[in-house]
Amino acid sequence: MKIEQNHIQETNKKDLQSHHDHFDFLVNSLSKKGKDVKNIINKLKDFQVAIPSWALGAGGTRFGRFSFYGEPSNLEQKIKDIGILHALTQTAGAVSLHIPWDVPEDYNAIKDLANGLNIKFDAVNSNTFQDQKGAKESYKYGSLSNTSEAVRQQAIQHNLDVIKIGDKLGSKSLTVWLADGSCFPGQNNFQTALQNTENSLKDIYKGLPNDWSMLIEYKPYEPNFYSTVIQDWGTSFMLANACGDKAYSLVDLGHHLPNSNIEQIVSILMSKGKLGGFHFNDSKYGDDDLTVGSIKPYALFLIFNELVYGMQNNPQNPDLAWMIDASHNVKDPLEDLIQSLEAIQEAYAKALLIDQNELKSAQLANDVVKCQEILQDAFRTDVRPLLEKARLESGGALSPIKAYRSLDVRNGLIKERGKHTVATGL
Ligand code: RM4
Ligand code: MN
Ligand code: MN
Repeated sequence: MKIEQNHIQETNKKDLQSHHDHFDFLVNSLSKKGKDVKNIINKLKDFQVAIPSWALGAGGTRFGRFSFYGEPSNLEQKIKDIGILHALTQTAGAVSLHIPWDVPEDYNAIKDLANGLNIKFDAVNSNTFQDQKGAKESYKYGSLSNTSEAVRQQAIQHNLDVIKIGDKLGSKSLTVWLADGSCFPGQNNFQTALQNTENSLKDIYKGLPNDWSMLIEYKPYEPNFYSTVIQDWGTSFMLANACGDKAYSLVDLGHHLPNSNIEQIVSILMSKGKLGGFHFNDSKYGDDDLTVGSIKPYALFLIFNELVYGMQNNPQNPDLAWMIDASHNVKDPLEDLIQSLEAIQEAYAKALLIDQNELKSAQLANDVVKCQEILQDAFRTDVRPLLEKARLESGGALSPIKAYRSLDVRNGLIKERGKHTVATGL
């Protein structure tokens, strides 16, 4: 199933007039405030978020998994699904592969397919949190941190293999997320575990091509219950520094304890030129749970404010690898990803509305109330017409969800692939 331009134009027709009305009204009021609307729209058009190859099937919990039917059962179908997302939203122009869940069989064919759909290969993700079929060593007690040299070597080699796979596809970064940690007090020596991890990461780093970067995730909990080796941004930052210039920290929204000030973490990492990647999701309890923006849209906006500030003021920080990292068991995964993309663009657009100079003056004057007013004025602005305009100018759908439903995409996929297909992933 491929969505053609004329399908999208057709579905746009109905809502075009109301879009124009809302857009004109908004531009009028923003222009009066001195905002450069065109610039914001261009920034929105440029902002592309990678879709992880594991998010296209329904997610599960340890109690069960409910299929959404018509799920992609191979990498080719997954890329086609991303093609649908990208055609509708014009924001999903990249895929992030998880290895070994999605190792390409025919590299040229996969590259051609992605190319034809305008999809790039973003960061490749290694997986040393599960044992793979036929593997000699087990990751039950950790991978890069393991007390056994043989296990560590196997995990290092896996990461080097992942780099090779990514290199053939045009990826430029490796994301490392470790499940390593311990379940009970006394199980691990914290210092040895961290030192082993640092040494292993350095070995992987040695195999990194010159124009690549290594992105190190942190997470305070799960799947281990007592301790995690790379538990927080400080540990990730320390490891990135120990590895070298091409190693960075990666912030995943779901990888924080309640009430963590994520926007401050983002800001500090960017000021040190060490924020390399960003994973979007939202959560009430845990990780990867919910659609980004569905629970804490204001927090997302505050984070984007720091991201925008950093992108404008921290030339020492590289371009970020953006990825959605969420999976659910009750929503159509494609609809969920569309909602995620919309929430991301919305928070970004609102952050772009903030007048950083005005904010700075208010900060210098210690005008706390004004500072809050500036932020909240941007947050309260309904920027959806700007998102619509950006999509329209790029050939996307005015309302991607509406278009997805009116084109009956899921049923089309079920017809093509059958009902009981299962995607690789968690
Ligand atoms: C982890 C982490 C990684 C993701 C895996 C599936 O919690 O966020 O980025 O690849 O989940
Ligand atoms: Mn992640
Ligand atoms: Mn995660």
